[in-house]
Amino acid sequence: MPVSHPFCTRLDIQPIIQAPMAGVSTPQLAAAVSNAGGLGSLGPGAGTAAQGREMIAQARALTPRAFNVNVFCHAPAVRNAQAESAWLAHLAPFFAEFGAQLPTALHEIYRSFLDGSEMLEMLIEEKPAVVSFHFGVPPREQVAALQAAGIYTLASATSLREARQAEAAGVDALVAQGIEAGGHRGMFDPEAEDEKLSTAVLVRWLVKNTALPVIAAGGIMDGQGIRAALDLGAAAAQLGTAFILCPESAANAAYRAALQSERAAHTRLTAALSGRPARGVVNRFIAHCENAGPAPAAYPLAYDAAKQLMAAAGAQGNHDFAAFWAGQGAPLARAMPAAQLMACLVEELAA
Ligand code: FMN
Repeated sequence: MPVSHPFCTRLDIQPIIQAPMAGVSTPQLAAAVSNAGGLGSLGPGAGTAAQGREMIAQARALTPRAFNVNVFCHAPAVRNAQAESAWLAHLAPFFAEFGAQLPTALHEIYRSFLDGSEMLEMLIEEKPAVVSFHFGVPPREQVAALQAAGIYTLASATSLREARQAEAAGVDALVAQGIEAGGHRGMFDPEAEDEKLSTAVLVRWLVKNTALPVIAAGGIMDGQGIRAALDLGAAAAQLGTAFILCPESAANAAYRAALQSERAAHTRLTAALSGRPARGVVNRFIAHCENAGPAPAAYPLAYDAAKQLMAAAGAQGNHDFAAFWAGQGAPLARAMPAAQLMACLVEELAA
């Protein structure tokens, strides 16, 4: 096994991070990973500060070890009534299919960490060992305030430009998220040109061009993949999709079945579900929106519509529209308890 990177020594972890996954990761999953020597992560980005505090309390009751708390730093949606109506009209046949009311207006269902100070204050009080940012970075003073409370900070970057912005904001380490990754792409500006860099290329770019530890994320499913990332200069690897089939995750039976079927081989990066590019298993929603129709409403307005449609379909036992976020490595996901998966990853890494 390679010599431990100072990043891992500082947090007293193996070079394995369980990715924060809003709606999928749980305090039980994070605690199991941390107890097994990795860094578990909580994904309260979609919730309130009070919900985040509750998740932290639940994780603390299950592990004395370090874990990460992830927040969303997206810019507020630019409202466009015409585009939002056009998007709803595009989805109207699906709502009609399930006898559901087409929403008359769309709402910003996720509040950004940058909008108000409740989440910042809660984190400074609770002092989790690590806080990570997705979709952007907070102002330098807020990063410094977290650090002054003893918190280690991470930021996702999908390009060297974003990495430099994160470095300028003073974060401690970068999560290099490649195009293979499952879930939402952490792009700071979803409208910006996207080079769609692979994890391997992005890790090398960031290792060579920034002074911060780089964590590789995207398509890493086993110890062999983690070792390859470390060989590229990464300090650690962040795995999301690999942990979805753990019994401790919140994934429902339909999600688990999709990941264990041949559908897992077909993932797509799409903005249709939420308004921001995200990778998930191809479903009817994605297929319908892929080649035709207007541009999706802005994030997270489009997600408001999609979630209402998913709920209407789900209530009738139909999962054709559900967001089964997963990376390109999905066919390699293993269904086993998180502690057992961690033991496999560590053993494969050392082999
Ligand atoms: N990253 C975040 O920073 N915050 C999230 O809330 C978040 N939710 C995710 C949900 C799912 C189901 C998945 C699969 C990924 C999510 N991600 C999120 C992205 C991960 O942090 C990470 O970049 C990705 O899982 C790495 O690729 P992999 O899935 O191929 O391992």
